[in-house]
Amino acid sequence: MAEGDWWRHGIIYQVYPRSFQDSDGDGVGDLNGIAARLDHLVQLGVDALWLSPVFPSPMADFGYDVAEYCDIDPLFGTLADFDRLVAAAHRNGLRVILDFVPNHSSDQHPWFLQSRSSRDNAKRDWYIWRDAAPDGGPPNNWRSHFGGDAWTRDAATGQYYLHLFLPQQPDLNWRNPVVRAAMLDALRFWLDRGVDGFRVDVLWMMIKDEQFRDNPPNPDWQPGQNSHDALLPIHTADRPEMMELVATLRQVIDGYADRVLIGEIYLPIGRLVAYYGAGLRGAHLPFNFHLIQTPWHAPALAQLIRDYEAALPPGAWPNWVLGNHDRSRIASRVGPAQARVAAMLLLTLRGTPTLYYGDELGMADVAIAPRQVQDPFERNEPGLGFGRDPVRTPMPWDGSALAGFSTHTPWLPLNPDHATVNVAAETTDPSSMLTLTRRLVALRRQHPALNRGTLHEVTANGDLLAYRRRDGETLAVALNLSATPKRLAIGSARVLLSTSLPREGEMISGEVALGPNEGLLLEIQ
Ligand code: TEU
Repeated sequence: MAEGDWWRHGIIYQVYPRSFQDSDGDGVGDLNGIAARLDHLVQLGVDALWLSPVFPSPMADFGYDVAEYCDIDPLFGTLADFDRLVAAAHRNGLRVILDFVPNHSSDQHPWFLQSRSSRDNAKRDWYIWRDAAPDGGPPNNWRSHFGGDAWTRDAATGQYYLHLFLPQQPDLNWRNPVVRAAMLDALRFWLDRGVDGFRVDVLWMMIKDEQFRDNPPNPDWQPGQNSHDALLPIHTADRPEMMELVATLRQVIDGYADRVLIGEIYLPIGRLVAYYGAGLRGAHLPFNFHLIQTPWHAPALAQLIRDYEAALPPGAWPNWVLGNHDRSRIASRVGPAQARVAAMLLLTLRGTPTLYYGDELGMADVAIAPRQVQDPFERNEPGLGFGRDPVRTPMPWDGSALAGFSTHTPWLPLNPDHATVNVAAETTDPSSMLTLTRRLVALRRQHPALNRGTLHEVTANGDLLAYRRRDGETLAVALNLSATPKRLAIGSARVLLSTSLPREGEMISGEVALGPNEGLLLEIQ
């Protein structure tokens, strides 16, 4: 593919390293395990793997608390293992995208240990320290995403430090040019090792209000919702200075050929697309999570697709995400039948799709017993359904007792249905989710109308979502989001794929019938 093509016209696959493949028998996935499973990604047909963090970390937030930005945690392997993985991926035509966690480090990072050692330490201003409020409490009302205040008082120096997440995740001060220089060097360290790009964690939160003003109440917040959301984060997210900072990150990326900058950004569409930057000098792909957040109804999805397409700056390349390591899996959100329809939606829309590991199998969330809970979010705000362990369970490779994932009890329980929901079983089953996903990926790769074509006629008629893709040929997608049969006027067409029945090659004239929970990809004659 020409420069810039792989991240536009290819497919990204998120690997959660802890849960993909264990190679050293400790019950936790690792780099050599991922290397041993690259054939799965090649056979699936994806173009890039994004690794959640594998850097040295105390694992307070399972790697999103980085204690060294330029190394590999021994739990996952060594830098040499990493280099071998990148080389093997490249040999197999796969790009490697790393998670980059710049908003905060671990409280065990040497930088923070120095910063907290004294008020006049040279690295004090590498983090965000403030005096107590007049009442002796936290400097302002900012809340942590994981519950409680976003400030922790450090007794040794009598000041509070900021952490938008755990106290073990102190926020770095990105207004400090020395911090920026050190973190940009960390990007270059990995780019020099052949990394093909980054998914930047909480990109939109990296700059905070310079005056540390209180966030205002959220009038829509209800008890039972995340306590962080009781306030509107107008002073702790999406600050105006972010545009310059994203452009700075992009400049580093552009110093290397054919690399990509992806931003984790949970914002309304109008603000999300701002992160493409002026003159498209921002993130290549501001992650679009709106398929996760929008009700699974045809009219709502049609409106979302139209709104997002209309909001894109000229030349900006769209992207779509159905799931990730923080959100309930699609098969649990919409059910197994509709998950097949969702796979056709994700893989036929215009723009780069990101697949979350296991969704190609139809994996569902796993109920985690209280004694098995690992996620600090669940521990901090228990029983409210915020816990992310259910969506991070081990990849089931076969139907054996430990699913071929490990020879040791895995760090999280396997899916109870892994005897049937596993790569080996689904590979030989023509009606499996894996077979469907492979066929959809193959068709996307085969048809320019899908991997680079235009999008037209996005419509919702009751539970029926439909749209067309064009690049020379015209393909139509019809998705029945209900369990009742539907009919759609389509003219003269040939079925390329059904999500539920062997209808390939069926000729249609006039109206096409869709069964319950059926999606169709058709070639317009
Ligand atoms: O998540 C940031 C983010 O979007 C949170 O507000 C998210 O909603 C939260 O994790 C609850 O689901 C990123 C990572 O994806 C997440 O795994 C990390 O825990 C978090 O940042 C802190 O680094």
